Amino acid sequence: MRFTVVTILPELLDSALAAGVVGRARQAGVITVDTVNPRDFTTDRHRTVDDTPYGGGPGMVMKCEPLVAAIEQATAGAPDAHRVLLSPAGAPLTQARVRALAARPHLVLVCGRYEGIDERVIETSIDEEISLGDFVLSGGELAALAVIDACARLVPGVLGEPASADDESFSAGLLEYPHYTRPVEFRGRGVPDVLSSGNHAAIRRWRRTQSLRRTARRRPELLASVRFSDEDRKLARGLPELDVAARTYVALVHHPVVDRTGKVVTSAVTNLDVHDIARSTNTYDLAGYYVVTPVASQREKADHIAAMWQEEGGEHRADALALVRPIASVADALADIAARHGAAPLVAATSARADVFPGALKVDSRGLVAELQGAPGRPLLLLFGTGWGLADALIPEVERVLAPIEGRPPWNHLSVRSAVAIVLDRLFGLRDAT
Ligand code: 9WO
Repeated sequence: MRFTVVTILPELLDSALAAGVVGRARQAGVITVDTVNPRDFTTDRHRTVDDTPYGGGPGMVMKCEPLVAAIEQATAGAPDAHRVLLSPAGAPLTQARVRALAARPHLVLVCGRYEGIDERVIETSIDEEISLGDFVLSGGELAALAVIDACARLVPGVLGEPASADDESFSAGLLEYPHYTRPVEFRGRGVPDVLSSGNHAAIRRWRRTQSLRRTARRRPELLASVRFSDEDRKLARGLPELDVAARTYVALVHHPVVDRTGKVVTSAVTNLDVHDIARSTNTYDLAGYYVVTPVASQREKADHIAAMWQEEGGEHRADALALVRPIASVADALADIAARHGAAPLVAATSARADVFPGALKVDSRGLVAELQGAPGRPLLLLFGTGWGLADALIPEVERVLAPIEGRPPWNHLSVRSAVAIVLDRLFGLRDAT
């Protein structure tokens, strides 16, 4: 594989490209790295590569002619060259992008300096813009080195023993498990016993569990793209970072709620709400669904609806409707959960309005999940209001209020069933799992 770096500071690259894995790969001839300096394509006495920006503003801009001439030199006689600009405005670099780049025979890595480069360089002479992340460097060179390093280690023959395809798929999308080597004790800290047990299946399970827990804690957005195997589901059981859904309950509150005038009322139980929210609750693997109404005949109605769907609905629908628990009040739901878990639930309200439950802490969905991950065994009760919403003054148990579900316009016409589905997806849904 061939790399050509277009830079006005080639000496910045030298030590990084001479040492370690990349240096050895260059010596072995498995990769080549050359540089082309735009300064060598200037025609004035001062070898000028920058100029003041049109429109004014601070700093200088890299001029078109020397930079484009350098890129053209780098690609001369190389029709397979792929021209990459390192820029914070580029697409974020991922291991998947690294694999795609490493499959190319020739990368031309273009490094800017000063405040930026003339946009017409990008329009005429760049195939792809890549960013290492949302931060600004003084130039693209350190980013180009990172790209070279990440690509080179995927080129056959660069690493001694390539990680097996099995290892790769095993850890795909997760953070690494913790590593240990001798001594067996360091500053009073030992090594987990299982690693010295010789039990390879147990070691594998321990490492997988550590990867899952760390990812859930540190990079939940990564975990949200990982579909669990049956073994993963087993490992996740009872782990505080991974079992929040399994200790979460939904309550659909029919009293106390307000009507459109703000008066406290009791709304009617509906077939659609009982049925659809039960299925949402089941889809995200929650522990239960309370249908809250002080009216005994309305609780019987909820029971009846759940029983009817369990008889007629097929296996999965029956599982879902088995989660339905009609109950007289929010306080009773709390007591029921506390009895089941031996701990009082954290109660989080949801509302279409931002100004309700003034005494509760406002949280977003990631914050709420993170809080429960840090509270092993503590259940979570999510309150959803019917009618015109929860009567906040009458539900003192509420400690958290979730940010409202909002589209761009200032009004909100979601049904409570839709709001439940969206909130559960934000809390527990997978994202583009492959
Ligand atoms: C800077 C910039 C800032 C905000 C939005 C877009 C931007 N593009 C550039 C840019 O292309 N800058 C050039 C390269 C010139 C100034 C220094 N450069 C640079 C590249 N700074 N930081 C990077 C970089 C590259 C890859 N990943 C992270 C940062």
